[in-house]
Formats: sequence, C-alpha cells, structure tokens
Amino acid sequence: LRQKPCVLWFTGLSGAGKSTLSGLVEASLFKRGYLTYVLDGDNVRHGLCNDLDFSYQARIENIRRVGEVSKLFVDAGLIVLTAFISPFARDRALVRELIGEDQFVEIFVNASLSVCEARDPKGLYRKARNGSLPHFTGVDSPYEAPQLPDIALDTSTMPAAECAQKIVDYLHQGGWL
Ligand code: GGZ
Repeated sequence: LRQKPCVLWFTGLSGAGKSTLSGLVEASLFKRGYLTYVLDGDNVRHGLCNDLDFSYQARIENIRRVGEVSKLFVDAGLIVLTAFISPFARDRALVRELIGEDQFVEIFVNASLSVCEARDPKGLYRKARNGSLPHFTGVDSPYEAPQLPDIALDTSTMPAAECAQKIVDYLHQGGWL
C-alpha cells in the first residue's frame, strides 16, 4: 500500500470538531491499511507539554513542539493528524515551513463561536464566561482563522462523516493515498 507521508493539521475553536474529524479520518485510513497517528491535547498536553499552560507564550511553544514531533513522525513515514486549536497564524505558517509545503495540509474546522459555545461539551465556555477559566480561546484569547486553508469544513452545516469523507477524497485527489 503506497502512502505519501504528510501532516493533516486541524485548526479551529474548542468544540469545533477537530478531535471528532481527525478521529474519523484516522479510522478510515487505518481501516484501509495506512499508517497513521493522531496527536491531540490528550496525548501531548498530558505528557510532552505538561509544563505548558494556555498563556500566549505557552501556546506558541505547544504548537512548536507538536510541529517538531509531527516532523519526526513524517520522517518515519506516517500520515500524522494533529488536533490543536493552534490559534496563531504565524505558528501554523512556521510548522508549514518546517514540514514542507507539499506535505502539510491545513484543515480549517470552521464552526462559529456561537455554535461552539452552544455545544459546550465540557462546559468550558460556561466557565470562561463566568470568569473561572481565564484566557479561553474565542472568549478572552484570540483565534486567527486561516485565510487560505487547504481545506475548510463547516461542521455546523455538514455531518461529521461527510466532512471526514471530504478530507479522504482530498488526499486521494492530491496523491497522498
Ligand atoms: C482554550 C483550553 C483552555 C483555554 C483548557 N483555551 O475543547 P477541549 O478543551 O477538549 O480542547 C481545548 C484544549 C486546547 O488545547 P490546545 O493544545 O489545542 O490549545 S492551543 O493550540 O491553543 O495550544 C480545551 C482545553 O484544552 N482548554 N483551557 N484557556 N482551550
């Protein structure tokens, strides 16, 4: 089975659907025999980045490390899926440069703040609004939406399975699979 290693870089607000979509895409690729790995807050922020909080500087460092680890996994031949808010355009551009233009796919998981806030699966927006969770992205910490993402998906209007299929189609068309 031929695969061209790459990084599928999901970016979007908390609750936009990054983890859901990266999980669905990974399951679909894995089922067909491709070698994949998902990096997300659960396996990175609790280990490699457990010294980092959500300050401006710490988010920059978080994304830098995720970029470097992604590069190692790409060197190992994997299709890497990353699911981090990655709120700053500059940091995403730096990772794109590090990985290389032709192996980096930026996926904007686009759902409006009001939609994400209505979902609020972990109650974090509510905490942010009542002041018990400061520097929350979209509330009192910025999110810079990608201006020219490789793929943009509106998860408020399209079912997750369909969004995931669009990503897989994109990879086929671009020769990654
Ligand atoms: C944003 C926060 C915060 C603050 C905790 N701001 O929806 P979740 O819960 O499961 O995913 C969010 C996750 C964001 O971590 P990232 O590593 O993706 O962020 S970044 O790329 O900006 O470094 C959210 C939870 O952590 N969380 N506090 N203040 N999200």
